[in-house]
Amino acid sequence: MRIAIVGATGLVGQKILEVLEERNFPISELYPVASEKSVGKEIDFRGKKFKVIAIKDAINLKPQIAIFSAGGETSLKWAPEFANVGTTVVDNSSAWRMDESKKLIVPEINAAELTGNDKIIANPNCSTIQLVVALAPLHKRYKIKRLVISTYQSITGTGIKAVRQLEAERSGKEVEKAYPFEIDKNCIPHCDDFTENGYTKEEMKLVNEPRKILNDDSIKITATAVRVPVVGGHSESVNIEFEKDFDLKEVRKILEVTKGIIVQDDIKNNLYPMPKYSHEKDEVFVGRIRRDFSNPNTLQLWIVSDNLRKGAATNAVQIAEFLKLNQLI
Ligand code: 2RA
Repeated sequence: MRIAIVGATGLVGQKILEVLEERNFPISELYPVASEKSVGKEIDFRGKKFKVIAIKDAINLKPQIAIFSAGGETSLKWAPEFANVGTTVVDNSSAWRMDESKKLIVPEINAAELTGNDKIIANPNCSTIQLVVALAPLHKRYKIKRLVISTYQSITGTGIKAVRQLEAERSGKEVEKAYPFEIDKNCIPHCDDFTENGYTKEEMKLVNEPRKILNDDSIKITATAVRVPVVGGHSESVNIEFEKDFDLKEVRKILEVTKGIIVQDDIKNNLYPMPKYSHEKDEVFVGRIRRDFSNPNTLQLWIVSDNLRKGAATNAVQIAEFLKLNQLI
């Protein structure tokens, strides 16, 4: 398989390469792509050195698949160029997610929707992926009426500059800052830009993307997305009002048997998901499973997952694996 990784030198791009290697994805030719200033840089993959190339050169090499993690502008401009030469694009940016002609895919939930005609496939936002992996089986059984989501998002979601600022704050070094205030010992209620309605783009992704993936626009959703100084993954407190009542034991059983989920829920032994322990793992960890006694048919969950892996790289590679397995590329 000839594969291009667009954004190969970024945090997610590096994680995509790591996951491709770990999962032994069949690659005959690897084309690492990054900005002009990175062309010629070398990246390591499977014990070999590969030179970063310009995006136009990668297009001319006609890869069968291109996994993008290079921001919305690059995706909007270049994904169609790849598609025009027959490449299938899996895009991690928000550029195509809500485009009606594009599919928004979490393989465990809706990969079956994919066909060979899908040449630009959107990878959902990290905080969406872990949410819907946990909620999809419950929605199928009890039908979700309303979600109230609070997230506690890893600093890695902001990018390498913010990670370096946090490290520098802790070591007393001076670096170029991603935030004009301290990140450490702080909680920042601001992930991505603010929109006209007072919500951030990150919060609106949590409002819009689950409805598309679960194929149900009736679900009412509100969200608050907060940045916290951890690196292991995103955490989410989710209040779920269902149309139907539920049995708590059945909820737990449904989660326990769902592919990609690990239930960690034994409060007597302090067992609950924490980003410190989800780091570098691909599963979605669910705990603090309890009924919300303040409202009928309402469940409270705590959901944690590594945002760079299942939240981005692993989900994208799983889409590529599905495409290959089903001969769609
Ligand atoms: C964030 N979800 O965490 C986004 C991904 N960059 O900010």
